[in-house]
Amino acid sequence: MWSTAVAPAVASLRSLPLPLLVPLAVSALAFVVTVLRRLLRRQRPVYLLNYSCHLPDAERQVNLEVCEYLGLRCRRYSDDTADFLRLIYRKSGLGQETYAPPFIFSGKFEKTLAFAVQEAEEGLFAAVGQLLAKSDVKPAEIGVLVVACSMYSPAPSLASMLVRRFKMRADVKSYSVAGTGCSAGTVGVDTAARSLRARRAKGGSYALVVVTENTSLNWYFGENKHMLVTNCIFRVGSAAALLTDVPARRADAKYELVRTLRTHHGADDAAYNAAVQMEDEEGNVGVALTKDLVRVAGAGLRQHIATLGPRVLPVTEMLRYAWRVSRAYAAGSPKQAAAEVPDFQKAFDHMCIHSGGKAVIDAVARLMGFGPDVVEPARATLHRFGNTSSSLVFYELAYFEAKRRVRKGDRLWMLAFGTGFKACSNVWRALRDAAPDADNPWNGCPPLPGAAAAAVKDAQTGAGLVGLVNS
Ligand SMILES: *[C@@H]1O[C@H](CO)[C@@H](O)[C@H](O)[C@H]1NC(C)=O
Ligand SMILES: *[C@@H]1O[C@H](CO)[C@@H](O)[C@H](O)[C@H]1NC(C)=O
Ligand SMILES: CC(=O)N[C@H]1CO[C@H](CO)[C@@H](O)[C@@H]1O
Repeated sequence: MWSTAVAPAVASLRSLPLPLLVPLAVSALAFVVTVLRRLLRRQRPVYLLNYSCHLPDAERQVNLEVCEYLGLRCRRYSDDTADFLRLIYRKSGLGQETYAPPFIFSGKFEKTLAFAVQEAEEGLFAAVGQLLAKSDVKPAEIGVLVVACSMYSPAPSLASMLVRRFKMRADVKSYSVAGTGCSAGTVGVDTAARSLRARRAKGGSYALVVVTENTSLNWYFGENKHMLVTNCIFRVGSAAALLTDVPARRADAKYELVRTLRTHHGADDAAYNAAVQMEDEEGNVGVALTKDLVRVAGAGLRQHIATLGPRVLPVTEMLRYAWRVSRAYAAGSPKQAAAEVPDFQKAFDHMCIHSGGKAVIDAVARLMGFGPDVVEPARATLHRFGNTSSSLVFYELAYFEAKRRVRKGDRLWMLAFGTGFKACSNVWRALRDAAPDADNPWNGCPPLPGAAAAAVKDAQTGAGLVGLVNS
């Protein structure tokens, strides 16, 4: 009986061409898996209670002229190198208001640990102090502490500095995330949420995520062009976020963490070597960005969204995607079929794309088919704050809030890339309409004097940052 009903259906399916059948079967399977997963796994919700981004003192602000003056005062760069630095700066997408690290102003061009500690303390303590005060959480209530800082890992750790300063509990679980490049912030959120869920503390607990970077010791004094780029775009910034699984705090929270995803592409040599810390011929340490960075970011992103897509996209968009792919196959262009990507704007209302460099933003926009308006926040953040590394995504989140774009129920995607090469996503759902907070770092910013517009124009002329290094 059953077989008589099914046989014609199977027969008609068989008659479909294979290129049509495969995407169809894949999306059907993805749909079933998604439904099953949702049914089987009711995790304890984790909320983002509040966060804060450190806004350095106005006197730390630098424009091109100040940068030039301060940077060349050390007399370590040749005229050639100085010209190159100027060129990169002009093309970098950075504006005239970014914040430089304290040691640049000191006149002593030594990379000392004392300066690094000063920088770390200033940023960290300020951000954390502010956050705890406004969220009404005492340091003693914090059960999990995650400090994400890619390049600077002193002993005792930054986490220990925080535990000491804020007198946290003896049984606090602390994690230090290092070496992950700009993805450290999103990885930190993932780590904190997992730790909270694993602990299952009675009545819930709090996790503090602190994201910063050590720019002082990152400064590169050599002449290798691959390694000079980071000097021009590295800037000071740090952020702190408070996550909780206390059910009662849902009423106070800003966002709920819907899902996280980390993918690691380090098994591929090109991906591993795209951005590495190394010494040049003279022994100066710096981070070298290779011409492969943009291509690697693209390939990594492709794999990343292949995993993320079925978990976040509505079924209709998956089907539409399957249709587009099969149509391209049918038209005899497998290349076109491979270049198709689902429309992630169907899954998310807002996107905080890691804006470590203009070339990376351009690559993401091209690959995902995002228009200028979707990547505008990424460009604006790069323009205003520079590459502050892992904390950038929080400055971008603040941008959406400052512009009151977030509405209750909106879905928001944070996407960051890191050395390794890895990609990490955090997906949030807004629990309330955004209102500009008193300490939003974008407060008082003039309404971007055509910054985004200029950046878009530059992007169209194709003046990519990494492209320049190799020309
Ligand atoms: C931004 O800064 C980080 C270091 O924190 C570096 O690893 C990354 O390569 C930079 N991004 C770009 C595109 O230069
Ligand atoms: C987050 O902090 C700001 C202060 O910066 C405060 O005005 C706001 O009410 C807080 N939001 C929530 C949801 O607690
Ligand atoms: C002491 C220490 O490890 N400091 C690090 C701060 O960041 C720079 C950038 O990589 C490192 O070179 C330093 O080693």
